[in-house]
Amino acid sequence: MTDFNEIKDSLVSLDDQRLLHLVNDALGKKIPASDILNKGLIAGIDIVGEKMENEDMFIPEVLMAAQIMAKGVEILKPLLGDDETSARGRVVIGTVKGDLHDIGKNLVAMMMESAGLAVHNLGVDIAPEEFVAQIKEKNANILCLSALLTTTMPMMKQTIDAVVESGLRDQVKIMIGGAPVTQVFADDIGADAFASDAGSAAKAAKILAN
Ligand code: B12
Repeated sequence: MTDFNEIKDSLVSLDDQRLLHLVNDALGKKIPASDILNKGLIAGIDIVGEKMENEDMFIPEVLMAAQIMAKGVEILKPLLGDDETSARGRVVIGTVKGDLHDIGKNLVAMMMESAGLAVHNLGVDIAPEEFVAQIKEKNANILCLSALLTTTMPMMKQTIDAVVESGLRDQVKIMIGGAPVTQVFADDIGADAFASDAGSAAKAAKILAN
């Protein structure tokens, strides 16, 4: 078995000790942190998602997998991203109201931080008016919205509408993402950008900030 298969397997079998050992071991073998993240942890949580869909895994187990994945990400964190600095971007990021998924959003926040942007991560289940208040308070020039559920995607549009109504739309570029989100949807709801993964989200944010 390759290291990646073992990492995936340890996540799916909820074996946190083994997962942490394998992540450290892979780093020791000079496997790039981004490969461990993408081919190990993210590939593993995708399998968890399939099992969830097929009812082979249930919410408490999926939650455990998410928590174990977060521990793995914590080890990789200092080794991901680039270290170019530009403090021009002030980002407010959160998962929209009704949605509790935060692993992907936290990865995006982390990659943006390591790209030198100032990131205010509001957390999950954030109402449109809270996003608006935080854009004002943090004087943000980039707003990032995450949604993982098809049922919460319309909340992205409601959040953008609230930003428009507040008069702040000209101040912020709005970027959206999350597994069910597409470029077509981003265009439809009037977002400025979409990215399908954390690395390209950070690159796009740096361009938007300039
Ligand atoms: C872990 C998980 C949970 C955990 C979340 C824990 C946590 N702290 O996040 C828990 C157990 C809480 C959960 C609950 C539910 N979940 Co859930 N969950 C997942 C699972 C397995 C993994 C999600 C994940 O973290 N992926 C890994 C990350 C790295 O990927 P990502 O989020 O897509 O993020 C990347 C990109 O999308 C992008 N990105 C993300 N955000 C942003 C933002 C911006 C601005 C940009 C540019 C890019 C970007 O960059 C990220 C990094 O590369 C998915 C299945 C899947 N494979 O997606 C189901 C899934 C999303 N869940 C699902 C469902 C149905 C639910 C529940 C409704 C189940 C229930 N009956 O209660 C609840 C809803 C709770 C709620 N109100 O939110 C469905 C959604 C189906 C749908 N079509 O809407 C999925 C697809 C599972 C399935 N196949 O059925 N879930």
